[in-house]
Amino acid sequence: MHLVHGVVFRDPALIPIWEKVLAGDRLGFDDGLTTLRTWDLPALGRMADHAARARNGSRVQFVVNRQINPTNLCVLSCVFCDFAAKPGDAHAYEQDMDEVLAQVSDELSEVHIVGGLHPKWRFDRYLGIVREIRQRFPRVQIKAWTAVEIDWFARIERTSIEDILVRLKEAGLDTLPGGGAEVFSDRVRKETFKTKIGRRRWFEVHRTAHRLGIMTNATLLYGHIETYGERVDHMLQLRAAQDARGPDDAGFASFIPLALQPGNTGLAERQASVLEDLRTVASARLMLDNFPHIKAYWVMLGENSAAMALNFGASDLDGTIGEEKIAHFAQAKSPVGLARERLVRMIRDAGKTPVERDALYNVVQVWEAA
Ligand code: V47
Repeated sequence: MHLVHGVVFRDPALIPIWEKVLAGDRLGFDDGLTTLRTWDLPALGRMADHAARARNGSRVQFVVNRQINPTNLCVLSCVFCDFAAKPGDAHAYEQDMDEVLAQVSDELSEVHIVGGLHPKWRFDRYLGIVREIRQRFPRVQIKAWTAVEIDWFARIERTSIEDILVRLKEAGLDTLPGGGAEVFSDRVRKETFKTKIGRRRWFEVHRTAHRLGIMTNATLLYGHIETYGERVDHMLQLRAAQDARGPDDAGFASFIPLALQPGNTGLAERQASVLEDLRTVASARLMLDNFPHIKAYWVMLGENSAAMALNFGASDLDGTIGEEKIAHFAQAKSPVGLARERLVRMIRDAGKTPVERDALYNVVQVWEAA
């Protein structure tokens, strides 16, 4: 056991990393591997929490939001996706405009819209969803369509990514979600998402968005066939892209490690363990020194892992998502209020200060810490 600047280490391999963190030196590929391999979770957590506090103090954010998925029909066949459907499938669905609008309310700060690459829908239909929501709910911010969809729109419209993003922005789009990145590895892509855009196009979409002043997020899908080296490499590519943005560009606001939900994908027997989740979140906080936030997406991590992740470097929980639907069924008087309270409690339980934010990371309300 070694006590080094306030942290007790059982795994001595972490000590040089702690020294780099304290000196403000960047971590490299091998450091990333060490953080993903270590069994010394308490020391790793202390290091990642130190990095999170250096950026965000004791604050952990969340947003009052709702996810809208207008269709699950999709021309792609990604091995890890249990959501997508083909025409004729029993679980295939598409929502019309009224059904989409019925899911929005003025109580929300953000709507998060993603869906499938519908074989028949034209770009105008997707654009119309953004425009209608903006017109009817001017105060609700819109986070919509991943890089995969933006690329698809450009192809079906035979135009550039820039043109698509400009038109979406004019219609009311505020920010882009980080999905579709999966793992920036040609090997993993070949085996699990062969027909989907690869890293070059994904980065092109995000770079173009940043140049147009549109902030975006980035994800990593882990817990399947990817190696630790591929996870670290994924983070290093994101760090380099964030470094390379121009002085007037928007950038990446948060990084979201997504734990694969094995379902019927056949890609993993069970979901990644809580240790794996915490190592991935902590590693991301330490490696991605130029990302404002690491998000613990509780919907996929589960509430227990997400709650623990708040002391392993995460400073954002994403949002209330569909929690208020559950509260509605329970006939709560204020379903949004209840969903909000639950996240506030989770953050306080972790000894952090709850901060409600909007989609553009402006502060809506700060609560007292526990
Ligand atoms: O790109 C697909 C992933 C992503 C599975 O930007 C799966 O704020 C787990 O991007 N198990 C979509 N994950 C979700 C997403 C997201 C979520 C929350 C916040 C934000 C944000 C973005 O979900 C896809 C894919 O990587 N995914 N199938 C699965 N079986």
